[in-house]
Parts: sequence; structure tokens; C-alpha cells
Amino acid sequence: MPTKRSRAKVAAPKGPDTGPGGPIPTPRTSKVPAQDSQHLTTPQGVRLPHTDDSLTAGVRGPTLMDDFHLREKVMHFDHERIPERVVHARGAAAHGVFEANGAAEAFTSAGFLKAGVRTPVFTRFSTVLGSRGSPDTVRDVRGFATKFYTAEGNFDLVGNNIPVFFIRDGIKFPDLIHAGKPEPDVEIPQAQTAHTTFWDFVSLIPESPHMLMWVMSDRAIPRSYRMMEGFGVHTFRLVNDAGETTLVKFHWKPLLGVHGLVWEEALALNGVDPDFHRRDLYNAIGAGAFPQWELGVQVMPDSDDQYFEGIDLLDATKIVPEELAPVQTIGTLTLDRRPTNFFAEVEQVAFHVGHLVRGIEVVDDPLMQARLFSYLDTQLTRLGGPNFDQIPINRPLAPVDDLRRDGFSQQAVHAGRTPYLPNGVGGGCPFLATAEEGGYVHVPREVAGPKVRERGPDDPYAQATLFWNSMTPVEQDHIVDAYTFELSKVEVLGVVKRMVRRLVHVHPDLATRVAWGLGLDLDDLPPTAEPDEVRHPDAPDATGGVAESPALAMVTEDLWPPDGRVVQILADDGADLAGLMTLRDAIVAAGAAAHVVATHKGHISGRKRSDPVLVDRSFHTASPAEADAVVVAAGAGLADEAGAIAHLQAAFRHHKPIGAWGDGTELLVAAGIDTGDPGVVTSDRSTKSFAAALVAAMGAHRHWERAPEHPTLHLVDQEA
Ligand code: HDE
Repeated sequence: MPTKRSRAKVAAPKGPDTGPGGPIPTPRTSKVPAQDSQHLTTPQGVRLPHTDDSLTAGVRGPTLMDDFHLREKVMHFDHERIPERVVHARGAAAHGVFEANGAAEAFTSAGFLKAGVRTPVFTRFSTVLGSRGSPDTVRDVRGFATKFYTAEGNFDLVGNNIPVFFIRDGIKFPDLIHAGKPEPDVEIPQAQTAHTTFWDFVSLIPESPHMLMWVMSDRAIPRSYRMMEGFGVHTFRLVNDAGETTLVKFHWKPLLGVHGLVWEEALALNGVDPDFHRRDLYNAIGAGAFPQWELGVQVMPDSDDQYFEGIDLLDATKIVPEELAPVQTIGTLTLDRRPTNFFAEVEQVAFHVGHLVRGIEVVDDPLMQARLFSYLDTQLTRLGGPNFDQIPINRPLAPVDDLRRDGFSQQAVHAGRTPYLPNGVGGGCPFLATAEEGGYVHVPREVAGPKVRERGPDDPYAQATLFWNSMTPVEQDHIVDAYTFELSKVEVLGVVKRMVRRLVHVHPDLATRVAWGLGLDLDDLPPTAEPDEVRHPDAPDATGGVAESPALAMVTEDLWPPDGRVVQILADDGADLAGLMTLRDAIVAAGAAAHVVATHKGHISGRKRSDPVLVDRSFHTASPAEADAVVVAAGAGLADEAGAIAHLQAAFRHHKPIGAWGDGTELLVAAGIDTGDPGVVTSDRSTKSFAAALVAAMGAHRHWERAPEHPTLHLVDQEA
């Protein structure tokens, strides 16, 4: 048995860390068995002289069983694939560091949240519905999962880029995913919700309206993983050193702002560059434009009922408006290293909502409770047994003695004869840790109640309406368009009508405009969801009295850094290459990337005796959807190139900054672009101030002032 004497020697875990400015250890990927022989070998280390022909009986004879090299090589190849994640299969990830500012110390004893502590992290972003090879820019929720390798063990914050969820209880999750995944008879469509079964399901469950508003908004088509917010979604309970508890919601706020694609671009990118988000993340990190997020918490008092201002904190379909509980920053995440090997790291990383460190607990939210089972369970199939936490990317940096033994693919050679506690033969090791010694001690809480299968009264529309009311007109237009697109793909009219009928309860304008686009008459819809049936009379006001929350809108007056954004410079033989170089240098100096696009690949030469410039893309492969701004070089002579005109028109239609210098403006005129329009920057020459004006125009992300007023708005106005 452990003795008092031996216990006293055990201090709180000293880890890998983490002192202010101290070295940041890297996750143990370096311990992976390396392929470090100078010669090609078999897995047994036997050097090989030849790998292109199998061992045969004669030049044209049968292959021989004693070709151990062939058999080992093919056997391994045959088993290279593992099951993809049942959800969130498609993703990309990066390593980085989290540095705490200490603001959370009052609320939690978690060591990694103490001032100045720097903790290595691995963050994986993902879509939900698509399979591993599906395109990045589909309309979908994005996963935002971070593994913190803290000195006190691994903490996984497994969140999404949307702060609420479709359902309130995990028991419905298999139904939700079955309805959203490709329909099982024909396996169509891939990676999207725009199909009959999804809308059938969500139109029938009461709690979906709020989440659907988010998924139909531009949040679901992010410009970049680097430009997404992240949310823990569920409420967490923080416990401080004094044992006091608070309830919090976690928020990641990107320093580059929250930005979306335009739907038409998202569709184009699915074909032009299905890896758009993955490439964007890796290119930005490779160029030194390390994406950063502030981690923040909304802090609410812990209470017996776990409501805050009438908002049920155990209900993952509800937010707490920031007006009621502001987000307090507790640290900064920086992603600064790409994975070395996609499979070993991104594919094999195993997140689990139950990977908690002391000072952080989960609450009784039934969605979270089901997740606590699911995330461990799923790894057994996906990663082939219970030893997945020994895979390098999953190993904690904190010292481990878990007394686990054996199992498939056991990597460790555990010494000793006492993998059990209590033991006397092993000197009582390993010792148990008290709270003072860094042990995870659950805060005591009273739990009682009858066993029931029921949830409390709810108003599922209140926050959906709050969301709609908080959007700018252009964002409302996009939501209308998204509902119209998605429901147009639904083959069963009854489902469409049921869904549009439910939109009336979100906002009559929304329903009217979607109905118009679908050719439906609102008066003809079945009364499937009368307010009294869906807003429970006993439900508290789920908005907490907030009618509009500006924090929910993506379109703001703010300006954002151009880091990692892409500017296309349209040029051709004869262009002002000196001006092009001035612009390119200024763009790169601002932290963005410049791509020269011309009618042909190779080099273009200028009019004067300047060095030829290498073309990055020709119009055959370049798409305006890949750029954040498009500029036309003087002397490019592209004004009668149909491809160049269409290119520029698309960029303009997607509200991007457009620029031209010298006679490059002729292409703007040919494309019907007014040089006085917002976000259009022109100059006689390519000067530093021209470049600065262009970079400044990129700060707004898009120039929504150019958006045409949505035609169905008139319809609503007339009805009003
Ligand atoms: Fe997940 N989810 N989920 N989920 N989830 C998985 O775990 C599950 C939910 C989220 O990059 C799976 O390792 C259930 C909410 C992310 O590896 C699986 C329920 C939120 C990722 C699973 C939910 C998430 C997953 C699939 C309802 C936002 C990707 C493979 C009770 C807060 C993590 C895996 C990565 C992955 C189950 C709901 C986020 C099957 C049962 C709500 C970001 O365990």
C-alpha cells in the first residue's frame, strides 16, 4: 500500500512544459520508428537489391512463394486503409502552441491556463458529412478540435465552428447522421445536406430551427479554416483551487476575423480545388502567416438549475448571447507547423471529450453525455483496439503510468510484475495523487431524480429568430438563397412544405422569400407547426431578453489583416513587369501571396527590357474563386480576351477588391466594371500607394455594398 512517506515525495506533475518563454516540447512524433536506413530494406531490416520484378521461375514463369519481399510488400499495401471517421472524416490539421494569459486562474485550477504557460497543441479542422476524399468547400458545419498536451495530461476541446447543434440529446445522433449522409440506396449526394432525407428528418424534430439558421448562413461555407470561430458548444464546469465552480462556454476567436465564401465560389472551388481549405492552411503556415485564435470563456454562475437568464445551459441548441455574458480572453493559440505525415498525425489523432484535465469538468447535457461514450468507443474500430493512445500523436507529454497491459498493437514493453493497485510487492507504485498533488478530483455534486426519458419545456424558435434578426441584409439574403437551394433539391414536396411552414415561426420574411423562390404559396402550406405546439407554454424566454446580437453577424465594419490571402495579377506578354514586381513585392511584404495569371504558363516578357516573369497559373487552370483580390497589369492587352473578362466579372460579382493600373483599366471597362465602384482601386502607375490601397481594400474581405438588393425583398416590402 502507498505509505504517507512515499506519497509525500510525489509532487504535482512536472511536465514537459511550459514556463514562460521556456522551450515547447514537440509531441512525440519524433519517437516514431523512422525509415532511416540508407538502403531499401524489408520491414525486418534485410537490405534489398531489386524491387521492380518479382522472383519468378524463369523470365516468363510463375511467381515463387519464396519471394518474401513481394509478399510482405503487397500484404502491407493491402491493409494501408483504416476505416475513416464515421463523421468528420475529411479534415486537415496543424501543430502549434497555446499560451495562457492567466485570466482563467480565478475560475480553474487547470495548470495550462495559468499566466504565461505555453502548451503544445494539435488542431484538426474538418467537415462533418463528407467522406475522407470529399471536397472542402461544401456547405457543412466545420469541426474545430484541439488537443492540448498539458503538463497535467491531455485536454481535448472538441468543438465546431457553430456554437449550437441540431439536436439536444445524443440518442438522436445516429438518426441525424443517417439522414444527412448520402442516401443509402444510391449513395447520393456526397458531403451535403441538400437532399430529401436530411430535410425530412430536421423538419420533423422540434429542436432543429436554430442550428439550421447557422448552417444556412455563410458560417457553413468558410473562406478559410483560419477565418472561423470555434466553440466548445456545450457548457463546461470550471473548478478553481478553492473548489468553487463556474459554468463556461468556450470560444475561439480568429485574429483574421470570421469570413465566408460566396456560395457560387464554394461550388466552383469544389471542382477547381477540392483541397482548398487544406491547401490554404498549409500554404499560410508554410509562408509564415501563422493563424491565431484567442481562446475565451463566457462565465456564468453555477446554479442548481443550470439556467442563465432563462437560457438552459444543458441545452446545446442554445447560445448565451455575448451581450449577456461577454467573452473573456484566456489565452492565444498559434498554429505554426504543418504535419509531417498526414496519416500518422491527422488521420490517427483521436480526440475524446472525456480527455479532461483537473479544473475542467463536463455538465449533464445529454448531448455531451452521449459523446463521452462515443469518442472512445469509435476509436476501437477506427484505430484497431484499445492502445490508440500509444500512437505518437495521441501520447501525452505528461508522464504516464496507467497500469494498462497488452491488447492489439501494444507498443510498450512494460516492466515489472504488479500492474495492479493496491500492491505491496511493487512498493505500492504507482501512487495515487491527491488534489494538492495534481490529482483529478471530481467536484462533489448532488445528483437525484426519477429515471425518465423526457426533456424540459423548450422554445426552439426564439434563438432562431434572434439569429435572423442579428444578420445584416446581405447575410439574410444568403440565408434565403441557401434555404432555397437546399429545399429545391428535396424530391418530396410534403417535406419542402413542412420545412417552409416551420420557417414562418422563425420569421415571416424568411418564409415568404424562401416560398417565393420555391414557387410555393404560403397560404397553401399545411399547418404542421402551429406556434402553440412548438413553443411550449412553460418554456422560459430562451433569448434572455436579447432581441439582436451583433456578435452573431459576420459582416461588420471592421478591417482585418491580409495574412495568407491571395491576390491574382492578370498579366501577359507586353505587360508592365516592373510595375508587376513592385506590386508583387508589396503584397508579399503585407503577408499575402501574389499569383501571376496569364494566357500561357512559362514566362511572360515585358515591353521594356525587364527580366521575364514566371507565370503561376494560366487562365486554363486559374479560377477567380481562388483569389481574394484580382488586379490587372498595365500593358497586359487582355481587354478582348473572353476568358480574362469572365474571370474579372466573376471576381467582381463575388464582391472582391478589383484593381488595375495604366491601361489595365481597359479590361475593367470591357468587363462592365465601374472604376468608381466600392472596392475598385485604380492608378496610373503601379506604386507603393496603389499596392497599399489594394491591401487596405482586402481588409474588408468583401465589398458587400456592391451586392444587388435581393429581388424577393421587394416582395416582402409589398406584403408589409
Ligand atoms: Fe462528434 N464525433 N459527436 N460532435 N465530433 C466524432 O469521433 C458524436 C458532436 C466533433 O477531428 C467521432 O473520433 C456523437 C458535437 C468533432 O478527429 C464520433 C455526438 C460536436 C469531431 C463522434 C456528436 C462534435 C467529431 C467520429 C452526439 C461539436 C472530429 C470520429 C452526441 C461540439 C474530431 C471520432 C477529429 C468526431 C460522435 C456531436 C464535434 C463518432 C455521438 C455536438 C470536431 O465519436
